[in-house]
Amino acid sequence: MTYLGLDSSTQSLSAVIIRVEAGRAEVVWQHAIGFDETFPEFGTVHGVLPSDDPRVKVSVPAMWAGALDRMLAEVAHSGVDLRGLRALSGSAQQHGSVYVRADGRLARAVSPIWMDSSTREACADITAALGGDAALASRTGSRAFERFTGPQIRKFHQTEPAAYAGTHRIHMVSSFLASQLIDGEAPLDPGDASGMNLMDLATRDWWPDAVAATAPGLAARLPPIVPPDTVIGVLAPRWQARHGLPPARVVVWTGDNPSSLIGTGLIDEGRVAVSLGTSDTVFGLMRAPRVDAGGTGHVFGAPTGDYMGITVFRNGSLARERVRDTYGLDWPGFSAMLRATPPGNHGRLLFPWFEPEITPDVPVPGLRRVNLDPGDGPGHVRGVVEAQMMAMANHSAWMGVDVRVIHATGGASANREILQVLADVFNADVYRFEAGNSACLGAALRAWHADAAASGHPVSWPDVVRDLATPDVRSVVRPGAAGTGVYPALRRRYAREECTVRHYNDATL
Ligand code: ADP
Ligand code: XUL
Repeated sequence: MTYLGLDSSTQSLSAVIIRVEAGRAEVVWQHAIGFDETFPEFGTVHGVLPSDDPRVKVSVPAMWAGALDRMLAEVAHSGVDLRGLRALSGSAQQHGSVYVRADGRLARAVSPIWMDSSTREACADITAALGGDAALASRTGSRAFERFTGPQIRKFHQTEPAAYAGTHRIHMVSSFLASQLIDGEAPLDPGDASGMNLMDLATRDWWPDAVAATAPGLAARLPPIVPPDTVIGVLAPRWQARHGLPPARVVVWTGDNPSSLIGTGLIDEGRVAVSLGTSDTVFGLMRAPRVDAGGTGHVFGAPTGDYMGITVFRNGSLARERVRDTYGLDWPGFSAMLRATPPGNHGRLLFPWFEPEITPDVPVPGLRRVNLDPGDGPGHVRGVVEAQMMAMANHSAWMGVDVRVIHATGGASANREILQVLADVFNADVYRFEAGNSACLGAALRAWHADAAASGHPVSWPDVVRDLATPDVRSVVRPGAAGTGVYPALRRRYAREECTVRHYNDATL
């Protein structure tokens, strides 16, 4: 039996096929399609359309759908025997919204994505209507965040009322792409729906007060929310005919972070994963929702039916790339500078907010430097990585996990020197995974789990994650002396300085 997992992230669409025989799973094929290079006609840079306003970040649903079509052709030509393809599922970048008219065309050719921070007024309106940050967070898992779909919908309704009136269905990226596969209207799962400021965490259904506070007539425009293992249809006849694929079950899609929870094997409490992708995220499973009183983190639904805590950083890989490129380096050169500079960076601190930051809330982008000369390349290389790791450690403390082990994933987890700083700052063992894209792998594993349940032969989550989503013990990166030496005090200093410098409005890039 084979299962297909897909992941439509900010910069690329990835796919993985796994084969399951006698309960053992192996990866038999993987592929990725980069948006910028494969679809230059859309003009995206790192998957995003250029904009004069740094707060506005949109991308193109037609490009995502085109990549899906291209990927299914690649799957068909993968050389894998697909007659045994039982089911497929997927994940996508979270929070983005796609506005579809009754005739199936888009009411808006572009979609705001998770990097957008242009909805401050909408957030304020929704927060006021629902009784404040704490009330909204305890009900939906998060205070109002600018990238969340509800505030985005409110802005769309206010700025383009005619287009909103002509919108029949508002999809997230996950349900938009799943709809393509079944040639119908796909529902959402609780994992992605909890990234909207519209779902009631307790009922895993829409919270009517939030829906009413967001935009008129919204209830009729939202997809239903279904349990995470739901089979939502089969691969539509047009895909079967076009690519010679079987009528495999399509399992509801989810967000990339909930999917990564499965792809990194986090089916119990007590461990966290750090994803170093376009965004950097820290997340872990929670049996019962514990909301962040400080208003930084989120609680989402998990694919297991539990919950997950997560904190998200916008200036992740692209910030590391900006520093790398500014000092004329490649990744080996970047790594060499990390090795050549000491933990603590001789007291030099960098706050790497090239773009408006989500955590902490930094609306005015720009680098803030302490004791750091702009021409100091090594200081910036260590500065960016230490800053990111200290921010992740400080701002994930609310999850209440005593972090001893970290499961690392995402593109930058290939970089051992970056993982060494991660291990040192958290004073924890860091493990990597063999499969590169944990969201994509998670989608294939979720397809297996849901298909087995639907076939009347359920497989447990421990069995599903055992072979492929268990960290490779040979990959461990252990903390050095800095874990108990330099970093505990430096993390406190970083937190203090962060409170001050994030309010500066004259920062330089
Ligand atoms: P996404 O979140 O969009 O799925 P990925 O997890 O694929 O992104 O990560 C892509 C990023 O990985 C690139 O933008 C790049 O900065 C980073 N990356 C790839 N290789 C390395 C490396 N050797 N060292 C550090 N970063 C890397
Ligand atoms: C999660 C978030 C990002 C995107 C990236 O809240 O905003 O991690 O999901 O794809």
